[in-house]
Amino acid sequence: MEKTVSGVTIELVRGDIASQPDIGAIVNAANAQLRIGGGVAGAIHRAAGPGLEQECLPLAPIMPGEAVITGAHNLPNDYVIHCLGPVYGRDKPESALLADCYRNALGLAEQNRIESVAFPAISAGAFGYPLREAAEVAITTVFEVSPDLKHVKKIRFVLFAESDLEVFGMVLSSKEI
Ligand code: AR6
Repeated sequence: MEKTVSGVTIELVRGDIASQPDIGAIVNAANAQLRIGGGVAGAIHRAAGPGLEQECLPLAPIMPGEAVITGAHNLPNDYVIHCLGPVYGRDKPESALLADCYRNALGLAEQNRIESVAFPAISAGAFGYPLREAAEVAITTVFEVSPDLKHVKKIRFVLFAESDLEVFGMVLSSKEI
């Protein structure tokens, strides 16, 4: 499923964030120390190889809502943008911090003239953010930012589970362009 907002195509796919070879920058649902970890971070670091963690270490720690950019090492992309999402129930206000992740990641993409960015459902795994609420924040923020994007022309959400793809699909179809 896809929708175009102010010339930016927003796509939803089911898949693995570490296997998006046609995308300029993939986004990592990182931990504060920018270390390997599980979930998205584990998949990205395993595919990138140990050079990614070496590049990350001097940039850590990061705060909830913050984003930093590195090279992609052995991944098929040009960059990895690492975001620390809020831990649901701990880092508040959750929705503002989660929106900051998407906004700051897209800001870094613009600064680096990146044309396409793929996001996972940040915070919706180990950090416990309810998927439906996380999808609302993700899609609303991308709609808000899209008119200001000059370089980014494609934003892809990569969802791991079919049921997560359906929830993102419902939220995306409910939004007015
Ligand atoms: N590709 C796309 N989506 C994935 C993948 C993948 N390879 N693997 C998991 N997901 P999470 P968080 C989905 O836990 O909640 C890590 O250990 C997953 O089903 O990766 O921000 C870090 O080190 C869920 O919907 O990120 C941090 O400590 C979503 O991606 C912490 O977890 C996010 O799940 C970050 O937690």
